[in-house]
Amino acid sequence: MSPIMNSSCVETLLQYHPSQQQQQQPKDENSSVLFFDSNLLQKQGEVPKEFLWSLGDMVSTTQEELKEPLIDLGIMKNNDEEAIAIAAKHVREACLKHGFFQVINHGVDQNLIHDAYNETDTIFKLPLSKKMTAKRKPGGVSGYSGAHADRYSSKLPWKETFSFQYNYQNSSNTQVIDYFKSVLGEEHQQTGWVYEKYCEAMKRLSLVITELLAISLGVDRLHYKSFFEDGDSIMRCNYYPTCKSCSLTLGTGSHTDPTSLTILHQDQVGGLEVFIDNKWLGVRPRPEALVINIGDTFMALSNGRYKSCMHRALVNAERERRSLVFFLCPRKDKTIRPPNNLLTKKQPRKYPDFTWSNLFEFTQNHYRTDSATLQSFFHWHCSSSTMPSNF
Ligand SMILES: O=C(O)CCC(=O)C(=O)O
Repeated sequence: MSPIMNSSCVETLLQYHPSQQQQQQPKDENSSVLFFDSNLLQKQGEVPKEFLWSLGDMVSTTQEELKEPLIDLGIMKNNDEEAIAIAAKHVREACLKHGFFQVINHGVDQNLIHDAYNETDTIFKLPLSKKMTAKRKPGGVSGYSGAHADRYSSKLPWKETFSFQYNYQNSSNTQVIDYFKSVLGEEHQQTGWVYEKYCEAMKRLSLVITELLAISLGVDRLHYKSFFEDGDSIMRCNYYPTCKSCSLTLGTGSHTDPTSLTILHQDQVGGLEVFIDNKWLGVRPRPEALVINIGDTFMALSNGRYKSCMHRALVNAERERRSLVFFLCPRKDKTIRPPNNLLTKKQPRKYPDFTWSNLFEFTQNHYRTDSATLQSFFHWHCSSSTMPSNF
């Protein structure tokens, strides 16, 4: 995050076209672009107005923690039927209520997680001019973004992100390595290699979790696994600099994930919160665990049974924070439709057919994700007339 300029004055940290004051609408891609420098910004006592959130957004945490189940995934490897049935029951209860649980014994090497954080540090410590060579393109998902200031003018998140796409083909994939080399240069081959391995591990794990979700929903165990096998997933590294007035801003604003399933590792600082029963509850950082949550697309695939729950990330005055997030997504052109045995007289079809490509396009170009993304998407999609008349 940084202006391409050298001043310590808050006013000069931000440059934008004064006519842009939209709250939720993405910026027009021809409008002037705002850059900011986290190094300079985190030294300021004052939070620039572009980073201020409303009182409603800032409703404070209750200091209570979410009591999400901690699922031992070793049972899936051992195929322990009895233990799987118990785990599926816990997953079902959590997903019917809020869609969050954590997994341990997930099979992802702790050294790989450690290396992925090291590479995150490497990326975000690069000079701004270098990070800008990998700047996310309008409408795209891959690349560097400072506070999403290229997309929005207000309620900016106090963070930098680096995202890229991942679609597993085989174990000799080099797509992530190639991506890093192409945007940051040959010297970033190692970073690409670590994330290639990390994404491979995430994809493998996500398919195991889809089996558990299928069992918990009472559908064919392999139903979702085969649906997601050839998917186009997204990986995002989040870096939240310290903020002296952290009660005035957010690292990630409240939203539900439009994607299908999220696998998140957070460092030990804490700050991830989930909105349940009108309260913000903290998700305890557990170094050995991964946080799983249901996204909007999986909510649709479960015919609305499993919840895609609103969450956000706070920033910290003393400690910078990092998180690694893998978003499982289907192949772009696949139709999102729940399995037949989730459609009953009592629970008829809740959402019309759509493709991940349609929803993705909506969130990239037309809508800033919040708690109403899916409903707004159907509205928009119906009015833009391409929605199939299957509902
Ligand atoms: O960093 C976190 O804990 C949450 C990140 C998140 O929700 C996101 O990147 O969509």
